[in-house]
Amino acid sequence: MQTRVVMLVDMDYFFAQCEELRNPVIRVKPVVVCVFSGRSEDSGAVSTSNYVARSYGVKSGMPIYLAKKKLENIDATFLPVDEKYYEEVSAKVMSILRKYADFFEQAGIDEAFLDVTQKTSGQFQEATELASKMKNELNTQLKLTCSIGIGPNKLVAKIAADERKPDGLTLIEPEQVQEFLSPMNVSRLLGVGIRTREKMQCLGINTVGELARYDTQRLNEVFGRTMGTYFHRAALGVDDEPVEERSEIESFSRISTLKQDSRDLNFIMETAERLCSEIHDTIVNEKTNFKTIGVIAIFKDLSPHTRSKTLESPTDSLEVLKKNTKKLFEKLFTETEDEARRVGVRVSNLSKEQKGQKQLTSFIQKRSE
Ligand code: TTP
Ligand code: MG
Repeated sequence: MQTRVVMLVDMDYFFAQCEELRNPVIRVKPVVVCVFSGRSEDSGAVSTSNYVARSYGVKSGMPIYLAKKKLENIDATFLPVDEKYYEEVSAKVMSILRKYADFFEQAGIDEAFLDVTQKTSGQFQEATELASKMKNELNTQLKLTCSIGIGPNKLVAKIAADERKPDGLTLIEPEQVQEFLSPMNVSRLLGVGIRTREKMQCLGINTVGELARYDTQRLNEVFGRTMGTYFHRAALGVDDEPVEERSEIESFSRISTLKQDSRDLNFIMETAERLCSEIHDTIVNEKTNFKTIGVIAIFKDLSPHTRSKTLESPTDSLEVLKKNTKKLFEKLFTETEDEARRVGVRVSNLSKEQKGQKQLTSFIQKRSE
């Protein structure tokens, strides 16, 4: 297999940088973006802060009162999160980044993986040039900075991006991976939280290098085969996960055969509504929203016919799903002549982070363990 060239682009202090963008005078001061819980004036947690605030010890996940204490007698700006605005900035960022990739995967509101193997003919030095160009464009077009990690896979690229911030660019070529990862604490690996780290400590494993050398059989016994294998490979810097567009591959769909062949909308909607409800159960379970709705009708001659619609904004509403499914089938049967034998419904363009404060708070809790 050809060596891949993978980048991770992570925007610097993203929410706070967005705030600086629309009000540049605050740039020189500590800027703290907060999720206010509303219970009392200062209850809630810090979402993120600019690097000026960080130099005073402010951190993501910290209680707001503590951040205020760290910034006592200092002219600092505390602002509530405005996720809708950050989403808008994020969309502009992503459309610039996307142009530089052979394969593109948005990994969060402010980060994305880019597979640039073809664009760089597999040359890591060319990837550094490409990354500089990208940084430049983000700077001139949007006045935003980011940190970029380049490596042979997503795992290494991600850790490399964390290495130098803000406005960093870190290249780790395949032959440097071992040396780069070995001295790091195991907590730098994705999936190693506080508890796993403690368990590893008990086994005498502190660094990634120690984890890489540890007996794999024993790792499997302690963490289970799946995690054990993952930890071993991760410690060696091995990761085969492809960079892939998520919204396109992720979808939920149901299809069903009609009791009799038909092109009668009401009759078809009886089945389609059931399919919508089943899909809706799944999306509620997955705590996800969808933006695109698609329908399919397979005709008597087995030819498939599809129609789809993308909404203005993501939703998890069953009513919206049913209404649009009906409109799409109506369109489909107006534009065709035959009877359908099977019908299906699909939702795609899924997103998990569109619901504002509630999810943001749980995100913080998760992130700060
Ligand atoms: P991060 O990229 O982790 O953090 P950041 O962009 O603020 O800072 P860095 O320069 O270190 O990359 O997260 C992206 C956004 O997600 C961040 O701007 C705000 C939000 N977030 C939270 O709401 N809570 C958290 O605990 C973290 C870490 C981030
Ligand atoms: Mg960031």
